[in-house]
Amino acid sequence: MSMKIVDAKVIVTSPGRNFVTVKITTEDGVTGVGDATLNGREMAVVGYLTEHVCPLLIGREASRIEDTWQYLYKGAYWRRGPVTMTAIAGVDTALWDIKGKVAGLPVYQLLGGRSRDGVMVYGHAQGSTIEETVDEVGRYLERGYRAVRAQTAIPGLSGTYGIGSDGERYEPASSGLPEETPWSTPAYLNHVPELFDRVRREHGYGFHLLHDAHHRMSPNEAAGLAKALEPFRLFWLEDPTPAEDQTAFRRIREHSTTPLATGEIFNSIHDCDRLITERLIDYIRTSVTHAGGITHLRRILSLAELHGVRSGSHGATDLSPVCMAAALHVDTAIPNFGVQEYMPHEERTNEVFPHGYHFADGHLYPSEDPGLGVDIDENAAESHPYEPAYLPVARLHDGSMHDW
Ligand code: GCO
Ligand code: MG
Repeated sequence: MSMKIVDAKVIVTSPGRNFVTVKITTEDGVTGVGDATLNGREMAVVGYLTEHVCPLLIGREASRIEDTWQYLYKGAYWRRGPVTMTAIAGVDTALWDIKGKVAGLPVYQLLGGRSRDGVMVYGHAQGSTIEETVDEVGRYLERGYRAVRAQTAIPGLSGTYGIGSDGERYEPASSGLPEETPWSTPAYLNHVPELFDRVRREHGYGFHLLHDAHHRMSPNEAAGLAKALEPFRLFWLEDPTPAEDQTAFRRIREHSTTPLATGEIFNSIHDCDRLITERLIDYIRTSVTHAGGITHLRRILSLAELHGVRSGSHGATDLSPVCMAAALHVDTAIPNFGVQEYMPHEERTNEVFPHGYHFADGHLYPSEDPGLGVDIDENAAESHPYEPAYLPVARLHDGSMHDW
């Protein structure tokens, strides 16, 4: 059966924040969508796609997903990197969507079928004080969440990672030059253990508790924190150290049994092979969008399965509902699923990306429609033009740059 690609285009829209979407159409008029959003560097991916990738897709066989992945990866000669791998992911995800629609099956069926009924998600509790965060955790539990990430503002540090301003939802990207935020690891380490003590005292141990340190500590500092948090039995401590330094995790591992998670900034299996094969982490957090699409993410998760590492797919709001739809099909099918991050999108984002996945009892459920079960409303997308935005940067008290 022939199913040639006749159109491949890139749609940029900003319903509250920027999203980049690849849309592929076959000669039979079947369409597929893929997320290619790289927060704060969106237009680099748009250029890579429109100038270098879309022209290669016209006339190719849409059913050949693996071959197209290899063609774009090996064919570039220049390998890996967030821009390349996000662009490939957009195409790959759209081709899986098309394959599902042609087969008349939701994508999780193409990946081997159901391994679980629902996908456990974790929500984001945040507060400008420990009290506020503790209360917010309670509100998530009332709404049925089984897993909650807790973040609190650090006294003296304006713009702490993970905390929205004025009780607003947390959205790090902003217009203008990158926001400059102060950072002090000693201030953080003095404050944060109390949060987990208070959360467990108030709400007990009957739910999963998570925390994101966002790449800020040295291996030794991280080992100390992981040890201090052991009594509170975290589900995971995320990104304790800058993620690209794989051997740093050995130091943390030597000193603590607190489970470790990392991977949202990774784009290739070669970023995390040592972390996985040496069992230095418990959860690998790579996403469909940033790690080369469903095709490449599957390889990472298969390697992880062999070594007892589970998944914890990145699901911040800077990944579009197209990414979330795809992630849920992967989460539903793989044997080594751990948890899925879930920050609900704004209503205007959902209007641009109508989708069939839904939340109930602390779980997300993928759409049963053929393909991914998500689409882009191009008219709605057009009414939200691109708005340049940057992620913040972090500086220490002496003005030097730190990891944000
Ligand atoms: C998370 C992440 C995000 C990132 C964001 C950057 O765990 O959800 O750390 O909050 O900072 O995705 O674009
Ligand atoms: Mg994170």
